Amino acid sequence: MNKLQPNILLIYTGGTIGMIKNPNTGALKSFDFNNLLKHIPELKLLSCDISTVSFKDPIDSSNMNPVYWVQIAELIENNYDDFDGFVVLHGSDTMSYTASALSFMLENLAKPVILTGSQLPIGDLRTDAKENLITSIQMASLQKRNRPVIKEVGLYFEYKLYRGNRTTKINAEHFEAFESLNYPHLAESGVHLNINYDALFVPNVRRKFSVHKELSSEVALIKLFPGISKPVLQSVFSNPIVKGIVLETYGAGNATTENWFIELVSDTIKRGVPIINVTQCSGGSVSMGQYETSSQLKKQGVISGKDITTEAAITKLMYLLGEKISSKSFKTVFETDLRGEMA
Ligand code: ASN
Repeated sequence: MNKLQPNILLIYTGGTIGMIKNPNTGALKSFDFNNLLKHIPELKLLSCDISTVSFKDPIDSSNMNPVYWVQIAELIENNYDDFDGFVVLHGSDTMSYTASALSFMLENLAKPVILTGSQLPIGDLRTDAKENLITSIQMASLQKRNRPVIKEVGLYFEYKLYRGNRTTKINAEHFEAFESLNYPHLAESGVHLNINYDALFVPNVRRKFSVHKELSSEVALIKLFPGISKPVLQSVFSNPIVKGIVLETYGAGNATTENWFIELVSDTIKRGVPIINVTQCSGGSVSMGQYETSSQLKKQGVISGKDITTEAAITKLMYLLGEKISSKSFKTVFETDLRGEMA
């Protein structure tokens, strides 16, 4: 290993990126990651050393869950001192959830963790996988005065590096599958790698890196729609299993003003179950009190998700419930920007 070069740990979890066509049957299958260099000889040309580790059974990211998030976080934790950066290969479907979850789990992260994947398998002639993989490794290897440039969980896809917990998958077909509507890109890959230094997260490097592994799954995500009924909402809001709710409302955080709805919200919060208001819009922010249709929510103590994505809101809820934050301070902590996830 060349000590003068950054070294990168490539973590393969699954997804389309790691698939190749079986030449005999034409079917897609996961490829053996130990043969990575054979499939992508270009990796040898990069100015970094690459080690790889793979999930024993790579998954389609629709099967992603907190148990796997802990596995990824532990791989990073156990190798944190030995590597300058980490690249996580992941299916695109739930990549924004994983990026958000990891951002909360990895406290005081001072090295790059870049998630990437692809829309077409790496073995496909027209694949987007090679560029995504190669540039992600380059982003993770970027250093200034022997220190990593990126010190947060990023998501690289189709020429853009985003803050992971600001992203949403917006397209199932286009190579440009992700967007970060409420936060600027961290970097763009063109003829040069253009870094948006002003947008990068600045961690407190004096604090020790620590990994949080308790995540609560006793949470619900409800999207309002005109006509949503009391019994349907009640079945979730009044269920004792549910310890926290993310409520996707209209526009700037608006909802029906019908009495039964406001009472249900009020009773739920009084039982100590936090309700977080996030907007169904892809961009923009919740602003409770701007319209009459959100004033009551504010009065009942609904938490403002501000401009957070749904993916970041649900994983932040899972993280904070896992941290056993007291119900008294839960609202204040949730409304605090912890990892650059909200304004
Ligand atoms: N279903 C795949 C996954 O998320 C989609 C992809 O990777 N493009 O694992």
